[in-house]
Amino acid sequence: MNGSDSGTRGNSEYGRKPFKRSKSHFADRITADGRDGWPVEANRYRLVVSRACPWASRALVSRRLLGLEDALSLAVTDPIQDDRSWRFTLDPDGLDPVLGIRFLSEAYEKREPGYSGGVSVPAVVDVPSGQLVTNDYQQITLDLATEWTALHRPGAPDLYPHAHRDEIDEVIAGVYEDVNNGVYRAGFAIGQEEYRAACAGVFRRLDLLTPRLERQRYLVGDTITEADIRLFTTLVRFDAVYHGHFKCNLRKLSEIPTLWAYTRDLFQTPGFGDTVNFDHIKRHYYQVHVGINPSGIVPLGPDLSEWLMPHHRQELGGRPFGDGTPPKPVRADEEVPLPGRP
Ligand SMILES: N[C@@H](CCC(=O)N[C@@H](CS)C(=O)NCC(=O)O)C(=O)O
Repeated sequence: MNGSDSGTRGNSEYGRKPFKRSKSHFADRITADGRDGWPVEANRYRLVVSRACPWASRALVSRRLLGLEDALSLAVTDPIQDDRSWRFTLDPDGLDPVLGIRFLSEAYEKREPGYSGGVSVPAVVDVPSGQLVTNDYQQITLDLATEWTALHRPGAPDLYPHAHRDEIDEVIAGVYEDVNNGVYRAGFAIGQEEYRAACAGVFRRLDLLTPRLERQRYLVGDTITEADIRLFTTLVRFDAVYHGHFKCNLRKLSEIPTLWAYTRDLFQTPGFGDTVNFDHIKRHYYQVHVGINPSGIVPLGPDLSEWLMPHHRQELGGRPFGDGTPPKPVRADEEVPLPGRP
């Protein structure tokens, strides 16, 4: 059992066994009451992400929407892993300036000496001890929304409102199975039928969600919730990588008017698009997965300027942040540079 994504190591491993996502290996939770030994505390933990990774990008969006940037610092890895996995080669001297490590695996090793399993993002690391606390990508955002409330900014939205939890859970379960993970099952399928079922499942689920999004601006209720964050991080990658590289090509996102407008709306909402780096996304998928893209060539398109086109979704009503307010602009040191953005 390990925390690796058998789909993203990218070489001869692909093509041998059907794609199966491993469960997260380190599932301690950082909570208000500190019951796992990790209490919520400002400036204690560091969130390690790759901006290429859809699972890590959920946490990037939540952290922005909730205004946790000053309480939970951010480390961004090189989008290209080597055989030691995620690296801090974007930082001066290749060292994360806060943790003082070159590879995320060093935090896993600190947590569990001799650890030989997979190393995945998102990861939350305890800065004083240098130990990995959690790589549980399904729980991290829920805890940011519900356990880190004492550190939320004034005006932070409620991303997991009690009144809508059952509906959010139902929506995200289907989105996870068919869309978030479905694109990976299609992309790493080793047989025609496995691919066909996964690819068809992606579009079946998108078709199911479309009428809902024709009626209302957001997936659940009339505000942005966890459900929108989870659908967004897959849809924003769709035309750039899933349509071509993962062969989910019955349609492009930009050919599905409702979903395309929905995703552009979120992209243009502070906290969503300003976390996205298309350069990291494309280089990661096309260069790391040499099993399915042996040349490692990264395509030129799609044209990013379309992300900024009007979406008219405000005509459906809805209150993006509920009774709250939008997050403040991105910190200068976290801005996504060109050519990663429109
Ligand atoms: N922790 C989860 C989800 C997170 C995940 O898959 N992250 C990918 C990047 S998108 C990763 O870090 N994979 C390990 C690797 O590529 O070495 C898992 O292991 O399946």
